[in-house]
Amino acid sequence: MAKEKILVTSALPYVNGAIHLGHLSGAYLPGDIYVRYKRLNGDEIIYICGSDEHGVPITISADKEGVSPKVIIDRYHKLAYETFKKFGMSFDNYSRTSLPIHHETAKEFFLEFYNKGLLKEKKSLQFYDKKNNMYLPDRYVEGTCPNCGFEEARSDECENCGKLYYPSELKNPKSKISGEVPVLKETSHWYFPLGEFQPRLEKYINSMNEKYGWKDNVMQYNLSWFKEGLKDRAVTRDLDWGVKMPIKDVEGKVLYVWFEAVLGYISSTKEYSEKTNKPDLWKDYWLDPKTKYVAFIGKDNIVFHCIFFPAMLMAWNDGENEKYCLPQNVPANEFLNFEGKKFSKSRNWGIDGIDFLNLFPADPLRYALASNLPENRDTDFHWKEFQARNNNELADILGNFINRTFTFVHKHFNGLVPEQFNLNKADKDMLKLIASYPEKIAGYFEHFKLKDGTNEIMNLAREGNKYFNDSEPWNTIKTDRNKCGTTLNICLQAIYTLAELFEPVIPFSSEKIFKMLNSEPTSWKKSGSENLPAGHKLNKAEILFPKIEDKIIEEQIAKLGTDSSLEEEDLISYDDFMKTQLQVAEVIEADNIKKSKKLLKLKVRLGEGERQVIAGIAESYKAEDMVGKKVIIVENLQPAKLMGQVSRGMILAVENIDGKLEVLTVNKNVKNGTRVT
Ligand code: B3M
Ligand code: ZN
Repeated sequence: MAKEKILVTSALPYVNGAIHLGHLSGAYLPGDIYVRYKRLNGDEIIYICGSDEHGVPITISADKEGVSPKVIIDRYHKLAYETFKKFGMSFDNYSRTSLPIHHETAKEFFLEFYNKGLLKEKKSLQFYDKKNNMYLPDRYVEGTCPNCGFEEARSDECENCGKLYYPSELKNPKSKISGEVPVLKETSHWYFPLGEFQPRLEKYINSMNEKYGWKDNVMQYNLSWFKEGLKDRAVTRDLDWGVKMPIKDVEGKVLYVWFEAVLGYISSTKEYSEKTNKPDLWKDYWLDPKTKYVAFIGKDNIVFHCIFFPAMLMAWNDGENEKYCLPQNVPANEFLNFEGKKFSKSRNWGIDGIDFLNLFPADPLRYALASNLPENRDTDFHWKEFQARNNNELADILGNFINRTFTFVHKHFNGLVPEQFNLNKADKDMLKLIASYPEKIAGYFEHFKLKDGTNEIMNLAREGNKYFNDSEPWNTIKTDRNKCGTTLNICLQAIYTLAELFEPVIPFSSEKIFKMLNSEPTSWKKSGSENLPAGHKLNKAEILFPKIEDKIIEEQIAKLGTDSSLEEEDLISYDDFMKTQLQVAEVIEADNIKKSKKLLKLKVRLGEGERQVIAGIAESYKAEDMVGKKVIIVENLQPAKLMGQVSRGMILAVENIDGKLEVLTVNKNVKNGTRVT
């Protein structure tokens, strides 16, 4: 494949608190795996990130502690930097949005739009806290979502259903500062005409999806936004903390954090240019239409990266200006939960990255997270699973394969790579398998299937152990030394391949393995060739993955907030539950949907009528296998449109340990339409 020029960004974290495992598995580890893979592949690549230091999350943290926002950002920027370093993030640059270079970049964009007459000044009603004499930013107001009834919705956006609305539409508003009911007061803001960009945005996203295959979850979010219709978005806020509005006579207003934060990717690249004394470097990436720009984020940031940011870049590119490249792919992840529940600092549920990394090395964590990434749906971190991934996979499969091979070679072959003689079928098959791996894993990584790719690399170590066992070097060393040497040679070639393919996932261990092999990585493509010549001297082996004892894990589990502290907030009432109508439905027709690998179109029969349901199960079931099954559907779900098809209801399914979905079914003797109670 031709070499690519790639610009990769990971979401700029708000530095209002510590980075936790959920953040790491959402936008950071995936970006890092992808970038490391691409570097080994020989692509020209730059990896950009930085701290998002403005916005209300920061001012809320500052208010809570009674300190200035600057104290908060300095503290948590440093912590984020350390966490990422310990975790092995290989950013080329990690910047901060409080730097002058960022403020200038953001102001430049704002002024360009303002001077062009693109921004419209509009008066609107904004929540105002009379007790504290201040306008309340979105997150300082809490109320009930007008769309889904979620009770902790913000003033203009619901975290639960993702809907954006006007503050006047929020029900039961309450100021988070004073606890009082805020009043709506007039203020004036500048609006970006996002709605006008909708046709171009749809065209852009559809063409990117066609060419580069965007993830289904990302497309679904985008489609729902388009369906709703894009509205103008205010790009200023009544706040002191942030990028000041670059217009005379406007006081007490800053640029909306999302307007400037996405531009932080550009300013961070500019900063990198300055630092490295290559003034044009940032232009080489951002202003070259050949650049492949990939933005790694969590699902709550999709609209800003797929819609808002591209619209801003389009608006800029419309002028006589130099042209910025738009994201070519936005492989957003769903969320990682912790032991079945959302991470929550206040309820002591979860663990911060830095605390974790002070207890354990980075690689077991990277591996455990990578093999369970929330790529298609939310996943869970469990302490016991972490222990099992380390002990049963890294130590018992990968570590063991490496260790037994090294022990043998040092003991019987003086630490030199033995020669190969007369390959038998098993030897040839193993070499073929090794040779096939780089391309196989590239197939996963190219398409952001980092979880499957990771799990597949471990399969090569499994095959290595099997080959070792079947070849019985402990016998052949006594009966046929050449045969034994051949086996070990091939095992060492496999270890080399594993060290390279695993580099993106467990870089610290990969480095150690290469040191043990007394060698270095080659290009990704060549990593499946026989890279260690006979006679090559190996270094001493070291223990790569010490086992983690039960006691250590149990201590961590014991530290978590007690369940009762969680219950009150998390439990729903009986009435809430009864709102969900679960019914038995029989699948009477099932078809694939063109262009979708994930979705099946089902016709189901309920008590009375029939209806169409679109289910994301095509990777686990063939269409014909679904016909005749009696499944459970959520009967009273609002209709949704998926890939142009209307879905009325949702089918219940669970994920099994192989990552496949299993649809919940009942026996034939249950009538269609029976309510599940
Ligand atoms: N700071 C949100 C977050 O940390 C936001 C991302 C900005 S990306 C430009 O989730
Ligand atoms: Zn909602």
